[in-house]
Amino acid sequence: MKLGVVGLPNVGKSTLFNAITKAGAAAANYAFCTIEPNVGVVAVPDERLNKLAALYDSKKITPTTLEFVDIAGLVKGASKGEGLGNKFLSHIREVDAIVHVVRCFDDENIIHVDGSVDPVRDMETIGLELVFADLETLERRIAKAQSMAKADKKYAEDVDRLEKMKAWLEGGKPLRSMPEDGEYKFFADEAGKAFVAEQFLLTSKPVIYVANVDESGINGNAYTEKVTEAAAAEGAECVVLCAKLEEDLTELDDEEREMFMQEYGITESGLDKLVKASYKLLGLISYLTAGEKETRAWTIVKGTKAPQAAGKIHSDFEKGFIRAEIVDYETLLECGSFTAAKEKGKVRSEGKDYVMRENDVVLFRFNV
Ligand SMILES: Nc1nc2c(ncn2[C@@H]2O[C@H](COP(=O)(O)OP(=O)(O)OP(=O)(O)O)[C@@H](O)[C@H]2O)c(=O)[nH]1
Ligand SMILES: [Mg+2]
Repeated sequence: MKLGVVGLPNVGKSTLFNAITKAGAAAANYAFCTIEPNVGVVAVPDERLNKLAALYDSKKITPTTLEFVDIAGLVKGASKGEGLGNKFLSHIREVDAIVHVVRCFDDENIIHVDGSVDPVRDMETIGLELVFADLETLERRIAKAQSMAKADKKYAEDVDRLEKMKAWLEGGKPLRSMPEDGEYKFFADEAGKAFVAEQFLLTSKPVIYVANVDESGINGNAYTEKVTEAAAAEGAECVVLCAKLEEDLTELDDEEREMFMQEYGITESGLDKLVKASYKLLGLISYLTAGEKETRAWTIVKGTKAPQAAGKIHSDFEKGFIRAEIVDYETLLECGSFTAAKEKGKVRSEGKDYVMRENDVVLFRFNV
């Protein structure tokens, strides 16, 4: 899963991104694929993995990951070619969600492109730029769909839907807040939702706001209150963090980090909060596999059935799926081992229609 980082210039996007990249690089016990310089990978924090690995005496722990894409700051008029940002919008067309960073700290030495610190205004500025960018894309799509509709009537419905999406955007609002009734009724069913998603428009993606504060604002300040309120008004989450502090945190070992966080009165790093919020936003869960060789978490979308979940590990697991032996994580810990859990009748045998759950520790049986 991939998230795109947006925001005005100088709000701390790259600082946050660097923290992410460093945190990812620090989790050195899993192999990274080579990625472009503006794509960072972060491990999804998961307390279950250590406990499970201890139980199995695993040689290796592999957390699941999220990817973040850093782009240059957008300014007013970005969609019309102002600044550098519009060139980079294309880099986030295919992300699954947007992380919108807003500046919530005062610092005379760091220029604000619009002259003052006002996070809610900034949220609107960026929000509108994304709307404009989508409008431009839609206009091209409409023209194309119109010419296709001339040759084949089945495209007429596409034109109609695209026009409705355009009308909504023209009100200055993102597609993710498009209603599902009245003339927007098509958006209520699966096919309609899929149609909108397939357009890869920026404002149809779910969004998380990151209120970037300085050290003194780590537990919130007057700016973050406003951001949280504005985010809540559109049904979005807001994560308060200090990007600079997060970057420092990645350079400490576990013990030092613990002390550091205590000093600031925080129990969870901002990065961990962000990752968890992203997971929730995207409707993701992770199931677990464990053994002597490796204990590992696997990301799936909520509602995924056992064979498709198995396919995340290897396509042969999906093709040759027979059944899944599953024990709940908590139960497994209580029993002390998979064998003990089995003896107590706590290991379930699930078939191809089984919908995976968050705390499933799984052994897939397959045949190729
Ligand atoms: N005081 C303070 N400064 C910060 C904080 N976060 C970032 N900065 C500083 O703000 C400046 C801009 O940060 P960047 O992370 O480069 O901002 P950006 O959003 O990537 O900017 P562009 O790439 O130009 O769009 C840098 O000098 C950072 O050190 C913070 O929490 N507190
Ligand atoms: Mg930057």
